[in-house]
Amino acid sequence: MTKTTNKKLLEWVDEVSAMCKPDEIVWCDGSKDEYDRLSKLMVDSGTYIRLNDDIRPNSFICRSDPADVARVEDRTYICCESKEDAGPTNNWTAPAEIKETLRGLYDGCMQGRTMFVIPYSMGPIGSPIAKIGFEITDSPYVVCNMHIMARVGTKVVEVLGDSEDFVRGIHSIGSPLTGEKQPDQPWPCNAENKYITHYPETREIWSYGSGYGGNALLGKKCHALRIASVQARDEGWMAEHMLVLKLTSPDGDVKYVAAAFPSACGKTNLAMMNPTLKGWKVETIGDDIAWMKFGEDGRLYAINPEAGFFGVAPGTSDYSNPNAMISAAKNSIFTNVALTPEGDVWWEDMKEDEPEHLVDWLRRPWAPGCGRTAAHPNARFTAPASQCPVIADEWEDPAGVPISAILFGGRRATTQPLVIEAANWQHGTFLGASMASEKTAAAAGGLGQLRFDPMAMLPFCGYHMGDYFAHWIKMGEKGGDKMPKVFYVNWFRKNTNGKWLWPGFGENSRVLKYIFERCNGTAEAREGPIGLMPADGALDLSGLDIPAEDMAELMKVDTAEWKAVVDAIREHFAKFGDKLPAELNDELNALEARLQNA
Ligand code: SAT
Ligand code: MN
Repeated sequence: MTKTTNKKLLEWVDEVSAMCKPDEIVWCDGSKDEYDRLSKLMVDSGTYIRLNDDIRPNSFICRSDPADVARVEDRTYICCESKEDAGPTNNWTAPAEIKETLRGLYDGCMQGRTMFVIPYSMGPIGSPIAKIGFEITDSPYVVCNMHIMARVGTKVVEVLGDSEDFVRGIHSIGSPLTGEKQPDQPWPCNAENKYITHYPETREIWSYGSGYGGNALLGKKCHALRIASVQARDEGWMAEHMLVLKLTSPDGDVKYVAAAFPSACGKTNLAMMNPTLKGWKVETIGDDIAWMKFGEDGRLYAINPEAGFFGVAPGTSDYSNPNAMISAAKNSIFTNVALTPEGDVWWEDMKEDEPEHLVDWLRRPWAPGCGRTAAHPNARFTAPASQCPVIADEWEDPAGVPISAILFGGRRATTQPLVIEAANWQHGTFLGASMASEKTAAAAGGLGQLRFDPMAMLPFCGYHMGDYFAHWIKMGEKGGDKMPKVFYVNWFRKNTNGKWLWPGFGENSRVLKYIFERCNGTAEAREGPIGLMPADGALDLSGLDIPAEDMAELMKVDTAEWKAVVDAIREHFAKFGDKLPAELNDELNALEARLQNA
């Protein structure tokens, strides 16, 4: 039992337990013993299967309910006092009103279950940049995932002491075990009644009904992005949906790069890639979230608040991301992947040969050609960042790392060239604000649909996005010429036959090299209507066998197509009304004028 005299904390835990009525309360200590005990409990109850220890030591597979497989954006709310503050891109309900509904649902919702109190730190425990949160949950699966994804345990409670500065998260799967004969489910949840609600003003998160990923692991998107983005605005820093990588040139020069892509667009792959360009090295600081603050030298420094990777499994392989494969080689949790007869995991494109039979994520026999995918497209591995073979030495440095470049990107089969560069921070903010991407399986619904996803923060910004853009502009005014350079990349462009034009993965190191050299002032760029483009020969294509016409197609800026983009951006910007910073309208008008003259 964790000892604390923190009155506010104890009162809150009492209040929640009085409402949820669990059979028992457990304060999580974060120990290996606790992890092992809960893992065994889930094996015994049928939630987990232990994988073959000779193949994948100390690892587990878990299959969820088909009704609970991804973030549910239409059930996600920002509940601030004024609707205006949530803005046009968030669902909103007044805090008092939605809390009343939720109190009704929470009433007795943990009967027959254990209520866990998870103390966690986003960022290294005790560091001045770290933030403390508590997640109360009735899901042992959540506890085990939080053990990997955040720093969890007694030490956090000690560091907090009597301070009231912590985020309060309540999570319930919404599936009480009432009658004596009621059997538990392998994946209990409340499919019909999901709520993922955030109260930025009181730093609270109330989540109900889902046990999956960002809906349930409250330290991640709920705290480190939605709540933290509001704190960042108030305190003059940035909480962003960005990977952070360390790039070392053959001469041993180092630059740090942050990159914002929507969920399931290859952030994990980019963050730990093996460059194909000789002598270049990529190492990982983080793969999903960056908190960035000004250092004493006036530059932006980033830390990774997380401690693990919650990566998309399908498509991850020794070819696409060998370092993720090694990260998840042991001590990992696999959710909604398939199970092999040998007791290992499998998913689409994991290996070249398809197994002859599997048990798929629906627990059904599976064979090639059966018409179903073996893994759910949003199947995930949860793996400790410390197991990544290319984790950078400084990944836990509380001072963070100075960012030289910020990349924006998404999935675009058309229109968007391989790489462009912003003329300055304001133009870079415009590129981020007008980012669009085809929807992936990370969120429920609308697969493949093109949508604007500014800075990859559409589902994660805890306040009015017009104010968020203004915050970006303000940060630029503060940082001046010390701000990172901004680029927009697209690995996903296709030709008219639907074939990828760019090989991606390790070959993306060619783009990273170009960006490194732009930051160094050694690569040439030329002006184009939508931004700076690599001058002839500036992009190192040595040893790559891409036909010249494909390269031209990959870099093409089609003026007519872009005029239509301008119209679409205008419509997108109109949503933000008078909260849209004038600077962004100026950028849009300037883009339109450049296209007219092109
Ligand atoms: O489910 S998560 O939000 O953690 C993953 C993602 O969508 O990026
Ligand atoms: Mn993400």
